[in-house]
Amino acid sequence: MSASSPRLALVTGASAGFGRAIAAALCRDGWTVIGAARREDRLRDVRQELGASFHPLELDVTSPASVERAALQVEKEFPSGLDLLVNNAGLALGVKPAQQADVQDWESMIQTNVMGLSRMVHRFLPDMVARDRGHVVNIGSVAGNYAYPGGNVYGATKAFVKQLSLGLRADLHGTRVRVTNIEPGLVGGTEFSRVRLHGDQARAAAVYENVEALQPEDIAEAVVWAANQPARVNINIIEIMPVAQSLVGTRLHRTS
Ligand code: NDP
Ligand code: 8X3
Repeated sequence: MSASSPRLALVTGASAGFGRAIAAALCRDGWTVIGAARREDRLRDVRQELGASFHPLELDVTSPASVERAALQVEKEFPSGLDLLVNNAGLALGVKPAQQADVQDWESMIQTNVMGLSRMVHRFLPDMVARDRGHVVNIGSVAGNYAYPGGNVYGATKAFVKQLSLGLRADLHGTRVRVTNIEPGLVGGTEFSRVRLHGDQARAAAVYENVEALQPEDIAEAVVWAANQPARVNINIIEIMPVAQSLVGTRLHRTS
């Protein structure tokens, strides 16, 4: 690849929310972007918006066969290899306390946020190491750092993402492959809460009522910034919250 070739990124979850904004920001910055997700019609819309530097790719990160199929397609169409893998596909399901939660929701979150992300790393990292070039950006969450009621397994999956990111840094010691974990707080303008609340649009809208939440573009900017650092720089972690969100610490339950 010549020095002037556009850099190549694969962004998972590019059909909506952060992924779509990340793909747009990277395309604007001159990258070629492979945007992956399950909903191909949505990816086609993104292609319409972003043009020829955006390449839709059908992918279900929970399916080993789908990941393998997608990886073979990427290798065939883009033999120069990935410069950037953004593991953004993910979801929260449910806000009930653990003692009332639906175990199927837990299973889906673990399959997507833990196994799906790990599977993508497992499939694409060896090639990055072989080329001694690349950057894995994982989308974690403040929910992996701070517990809140109803966060239970979702927060645990994001704590996994953080620890995996740090573990990858340890394993990649001595290579030029970089790893970053981006940990957003409350971000509006995505499908996240509607998915979490199983399609209840009114409750989802209430999450952002009278709060100036972050926007997907804020997260996209963090990804582009981390990816554009000089090769000697590894941004380990970026935690980013809206000004309107802050930390409260522990609480006490008093007997009456
Ligand atoms: P959205 O629901 O808007 O987007 C999620 C994206 O993930 C969609 O493009 C969806 O596409 C894709 N996706 C979901 N499951 C799969 C799968 N099995 N295989 C491939 N793609 C999948 O959510 P956000 O943009 O808000 O969230 C993106 C990431 O950011 C998630 O990891 C989330 O946990 C995290 N996050 C979100 C925050 C927020 O407040 N919004 C804050 C902190 C972190 P499709 O359905 O077409 O497959
Ligand atoms: C999403 C942020 O605070 O809703 O990861 O869990 S939060």
